[in-house]
Amino acid sequence: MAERLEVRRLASALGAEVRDLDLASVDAAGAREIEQLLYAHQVLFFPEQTLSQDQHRSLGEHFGRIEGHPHIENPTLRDERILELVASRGGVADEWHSDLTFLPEPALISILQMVRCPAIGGDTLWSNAYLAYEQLSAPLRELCEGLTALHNAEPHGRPEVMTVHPMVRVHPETGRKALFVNEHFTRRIVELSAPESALLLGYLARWMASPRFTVRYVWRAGTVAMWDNRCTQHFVLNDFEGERVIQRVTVMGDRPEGAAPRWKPYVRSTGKSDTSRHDRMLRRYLREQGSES
Ligand SMILES: O=C(O)CCC(=O)C(=O)O
Ligand SMILES: [Fe+2]
Repeated sequence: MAERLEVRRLASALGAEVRDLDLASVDAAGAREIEQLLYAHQVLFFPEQTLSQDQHRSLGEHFGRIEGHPHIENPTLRDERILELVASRGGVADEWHSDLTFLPEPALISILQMVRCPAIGGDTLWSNAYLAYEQLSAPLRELCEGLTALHNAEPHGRPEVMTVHPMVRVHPETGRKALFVNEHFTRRIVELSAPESALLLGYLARWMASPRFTVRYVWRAGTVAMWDNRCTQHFVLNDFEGERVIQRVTVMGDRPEGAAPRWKPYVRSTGKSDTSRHDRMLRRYLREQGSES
C-alpha cells in the first residue's frame, strides 16, 4: 500500500495529508501501515472519504476496541458508539485537550469525520506533545517527570469523574516521552500546592499551544482525520458562522505509562482553613483511592 500513497507533510511539527487511499476498504494489513504513518506524523488527514457510519466504525475496529462517549449524548445520531458534535448545540471543543483523559484508560486514537463544515472558520489545530516535552529545559523536564496530575470531567459537568496520570507519558510504540497535561481536563498537579500547580499548569498549557508545535487544518466535508491521543493535543477554532457537525469513532485500550511520582501528594492537614478548600478535590480523590496518609 505504501508505494501507492501520496503522503504530504503539512507542518514541520506534525501532520500529514494522505491521498489515494479508500478508508472504506482498508484491511488489517492496510491498518498496520496507517498505524506506522500515524506514529511518524501523529495526525493524518484523508480528504474525500465520506464514510458511512458502518464504514467509520469498521475502520476504528482495525485499531482496537471502540467506545462511545461516557457523558455526551448525540444530538441527532442514534449510534452510541459514534460521538457526534453539533456546534449549534454546544459541540465545540475549543480548549486544548487530548480525548477522555479523565478516564484511567483515555482514548488511544480518535477518528473524526467532518460531516458539515462551515464555509469559513472552524479549523482544528493539533499540537505535538513529544516536542513540547523535548523542548522544555532539562530541569523542567526532570521536574515534570517526577509529577502526576489529577484530571476530571468538569467540562461535562461531571467533576467527580477523576483520575491521576503521569505528567510525562512514554508512548508504548515509539518509546518517546510526551507531555500529558491539558488545559481542558487537567485540574491539579498532585505533588504541588494548589497555587504552584496552577502556575505550572498555566505555563505548560501556553507552552503546549506554542505555534511552532502545531498544525492547523482547514476542513472540507467528507475529510477524515485520525490522531494519536498519546502524543498530541487538539483545539477547535470557534470562529465560524453556520453549522459545523463532526462524528468521531474513538479507539480505547491504553493506560498511560510513566515514571512513578517522586514525592507524596500535597494536601494541607487542616480541614477548615481558607486555603484548604483548594485541596478538596485532591483529598476526595485520595480518600476514594484509600491512599491518604
Ligand atoms: O471538532 C473537531 O474538530 C474536534 C472535536 C474534538 O475535540 C474531538 O472530536 O475530539
Ligand atoms: Fe477532542
